[in-house]
Amino acid sequence: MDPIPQDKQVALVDRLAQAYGGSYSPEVRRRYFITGPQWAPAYEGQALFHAPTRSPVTFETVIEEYGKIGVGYWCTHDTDVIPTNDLFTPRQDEIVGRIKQSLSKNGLKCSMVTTETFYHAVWAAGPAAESGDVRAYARRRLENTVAIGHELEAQYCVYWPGTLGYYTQGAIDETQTLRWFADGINAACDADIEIAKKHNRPPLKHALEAKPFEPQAEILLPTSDAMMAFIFSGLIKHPDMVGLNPEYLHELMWGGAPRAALARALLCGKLFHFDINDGYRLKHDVDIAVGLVNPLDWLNVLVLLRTHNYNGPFNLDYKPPRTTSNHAVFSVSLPTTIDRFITLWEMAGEVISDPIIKEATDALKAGGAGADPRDVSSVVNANKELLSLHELIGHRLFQILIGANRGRTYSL
Ligand code: GCO
Ligand code: MN
Ligand code: MN
Repeated sequence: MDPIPQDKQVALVDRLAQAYGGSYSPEVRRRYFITGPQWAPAYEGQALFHAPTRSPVTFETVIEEYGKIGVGYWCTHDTDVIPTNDLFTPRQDEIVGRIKQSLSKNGLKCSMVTTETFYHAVWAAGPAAESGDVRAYARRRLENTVAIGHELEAQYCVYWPGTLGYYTQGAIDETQTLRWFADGINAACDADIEIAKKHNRPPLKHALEAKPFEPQAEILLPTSDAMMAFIFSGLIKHPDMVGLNPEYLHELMWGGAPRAALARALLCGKLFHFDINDGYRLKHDVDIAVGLVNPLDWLNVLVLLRTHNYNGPFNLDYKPPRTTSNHAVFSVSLPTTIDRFITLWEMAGEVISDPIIKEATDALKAGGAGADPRDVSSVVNANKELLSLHELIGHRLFQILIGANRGRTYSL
């Protein structure tokens, strides 16, 4: 093939994106509780070792493009849209007003707001730092985010305390830091109760998000389970208002099984919100889009969530790769991640109603006949052949993933 001139590349990408076809319409996409963060398409590709590869994008553009693609909900960090120095000033109200206009013009709702407590220099020692001034400022920021959330009619408020930890060991007292962090969450919940009353709305659902590594060297609440222990520790004043926002990749990063982490959250009634993406075990937070690394695991995650009637948001918390252009963020990255999610969600429905999986699962639960529970060999032998169904179910899941259950075959 001849080299592709620069002015023909967008057309090539768009033509190939058309050619693979099968994409869902914006109307279909809007049927799912898929939420689009401001920061995902606005991510410019920068990191510790990476200069940006894309140019800045405004919230007006993000909201408009989400509207065209068929994302029904938008969410944001406070400082994604309001510069730190404009917070608490009339500029903030003016920006919030413009956001409301953009949302209503493009038919979107705001689902969630979150406070950035990791980027600005004020968070050098985290939001629960030793300095009472830093903590007072953090409290104001959290309360302000709750107020913005009600103003924008959000339902959720997320907290990712990635700066709750340390680089230098022994410099902080972990128990004290966690108490201070709880004070911040308690202040946000108290403020929420007041503001909700004023707005005649239900309070927000406050969802904590764990990540095992980054940006601190050691993290005080590194996993969803650690956060659940924190919620039930007695330090949280309104434990009913506080739950989890697990992120698929964050559970994978520490070597855990995301599906098991979600199951534990479901058992405790704490699965409020879910950040969806993909990546690799024991690596940094690569935030790859859903299903590009672990599609089979993703299918199984969605089977679990459908089985247990999870009805919260699926938040597209991923970073379009640095190799994707500004144009392709909206023409390739977002629509394809959404469409993989929808396909996997529908496949999960097929798994749940698949007669082979159903019969195999029922047979495993029924167990073998005639065992004497006092005789170990008799228990082993009674179930021996049935246990082969585990691997048989695994194969059937693979078949559903590749469409073999619908007749897709390969032959030499
Ligand atoms: C990450 C985190 C963040 C949070 C966000 C919401 O991957 O760095 O998941 O994206 O989800 O800060 O508070
Ligand atoms: Mn996240
Ligand atoms: Mn992440």
